[in-house]
Amino acid sequence: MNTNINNKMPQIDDDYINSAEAFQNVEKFKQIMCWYGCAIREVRTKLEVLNDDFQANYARNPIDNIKSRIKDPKSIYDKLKRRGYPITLYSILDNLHDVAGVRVICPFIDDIYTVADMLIAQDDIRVITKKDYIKNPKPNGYRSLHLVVEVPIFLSSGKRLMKVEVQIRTIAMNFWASLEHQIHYKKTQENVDDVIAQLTQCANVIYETDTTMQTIRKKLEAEGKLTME
Ligand code: 0O2
Repeated sequence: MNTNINNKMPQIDDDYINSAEAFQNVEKFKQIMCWYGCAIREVRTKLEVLNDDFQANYARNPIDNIKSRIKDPKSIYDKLKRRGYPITLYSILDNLHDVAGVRVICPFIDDIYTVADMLIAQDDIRVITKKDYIKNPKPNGYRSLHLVVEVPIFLSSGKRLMKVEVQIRTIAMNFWASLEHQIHYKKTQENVDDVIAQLTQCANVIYETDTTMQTIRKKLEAEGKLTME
């Protein structure tokens, strides 16, 4: 008989159980998650409208696709705890800016800035933070434009401003970020620098390719030879 079976079970720590008390009002927790879902819908609709309008005006789409997600309760709890914030519903709204996340994938690098500028120009959008990891890539080569915006949602009881994190990157940058996210390597002193160096090299090659693709598009556009599908 395997007496070690309990060792294989994940540990649920006391703090997590206590947090059930802080999040005890399940109905309120669900309501707040619903607000985040509404905020995501507002932002997605704005982006979809911009994409359609851009297509009507310039015969091409600056957005290839849009993904969105709401952070799950365990990740919310872990992040509050890691950062030393109170484990309360108010604390989620006050301290976390990525509970609602929207990822926008663009064909070309300049589309990223076009989309960001069109979104933040809207008078019901307030930019809280803007981090340009394209102009200033992370040491591992990660590139993306990150915005945290505040958007109003209109509920039966009134209006509420909600924070949404918007990550905007090219198809190629997304390819790198998705695979890098999946690569979980055992970090030892010997391999860590080598793995990071290889990943950074891949990110740089991808960025060069992105830049070349954009140059090709712009040249064809300037010559009036561009037909985008
Ligand atoms: P998930 O599941 O994607 O949400 P914070 O946003 O508060 O956590 P910080 O430093 O302000 O902290 O965040 P930052 O660096 O602006 O953005 C964090 C998010 O960007 C991450 O979310 C990832 O989605 C993405 N990201 C940042 N750096 C990397 C990276 O090196 N590789 C990849 N693949 N993605 C990255 P989460 O919370 O990690 O996860």
